[in-house]
Amino acid sequence: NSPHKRRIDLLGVATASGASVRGCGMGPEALRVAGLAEALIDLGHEVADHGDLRRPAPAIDAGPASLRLPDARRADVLDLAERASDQGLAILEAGNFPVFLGGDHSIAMGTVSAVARHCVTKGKPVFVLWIDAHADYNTPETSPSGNLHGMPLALLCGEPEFDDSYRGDWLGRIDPRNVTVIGARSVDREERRLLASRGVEVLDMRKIDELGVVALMRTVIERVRKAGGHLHVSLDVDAMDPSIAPGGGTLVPGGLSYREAHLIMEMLHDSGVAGSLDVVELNPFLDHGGQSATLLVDLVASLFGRQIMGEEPGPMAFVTEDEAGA
Ligand code: HAR
Ligand code: MN
Ligand code: MN
Ligand code: MN
Repeated sequence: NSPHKRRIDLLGVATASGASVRGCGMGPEALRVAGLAEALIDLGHEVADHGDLRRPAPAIDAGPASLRLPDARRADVLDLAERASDQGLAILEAGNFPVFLGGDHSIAMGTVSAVARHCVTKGKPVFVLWIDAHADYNTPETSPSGNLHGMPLALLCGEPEFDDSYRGDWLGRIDPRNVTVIGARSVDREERRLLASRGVEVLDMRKIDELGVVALMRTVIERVRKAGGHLHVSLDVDAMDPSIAPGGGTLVPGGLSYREAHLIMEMLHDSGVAGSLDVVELNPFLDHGGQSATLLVDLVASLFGRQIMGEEPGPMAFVTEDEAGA
């Protein structure tokens, strides 16, 4: 077994309870149909698929819209996040690389908390790279929509406005100064203030236009490397421009190009600092013939060593924890 081969564990979290647009609960299956496991195996990795977490009996949302939303959906989100956290932790403890398939972005409450619980026992700092059109740093007070997929980073960073009904392993697990949001172009006014005051790094589309992905990603990667940290990558389909990724419920124009998105993943691969990944918000109901699902599979393949030229996977990639002496 050469050092760059990894055992990759897929775990679907089939839910749209954190969103108001339905359909991203079908995301995990669309990623499978688009050939995710096969692409990773083709790169020489070993893959296990744990299937999907989902709510046992879907509720039927009848009645006035005002009565449908908050409580049942929040209960779903918290229940799935707790299960994702426990299963994700088990995958990490076994030394494997978890790839979480969403589901809306609220699943990251669970996935990032799994990473934090794992790393705290190793004394490893956790860094988060949030690749997204949105910053997902709203609180119940600042959120314009009330949707939990707009709030997971704020929960993970321990914003005090979340009351006891949001309690769980995720609250305050992450240092906001270890979070980088890249690709942002839709940030709410109050959310913007929170991000700035907590020291979250926001590499918005303007910065990408001006400085380019390479310069920005180098500093992100260097910071993780210097700290000997674990980087969790959370990839929201709406980070990419809607012209190449139409399969999302909250699209925003002016997103990452095909090459910019791939370059981020290629640089992450070469750095070897990424230790876990979310692929979220894919809505197969809105996708055009699998275009977005296929793009996401290609991006994940780039993170795991697919290259245009040269050997696959690259020589620096994915040293196992034992070999790194961690
Ligand atoms: N900022 C808006 C809100 O809080 C929209 C964010 C949700 N969209 C996502 N998350 N897809 O990235 O409601
Ligand atoms: Mn638990
Ligand atoms: Mn998001
Ligand atoms: Mn988004």
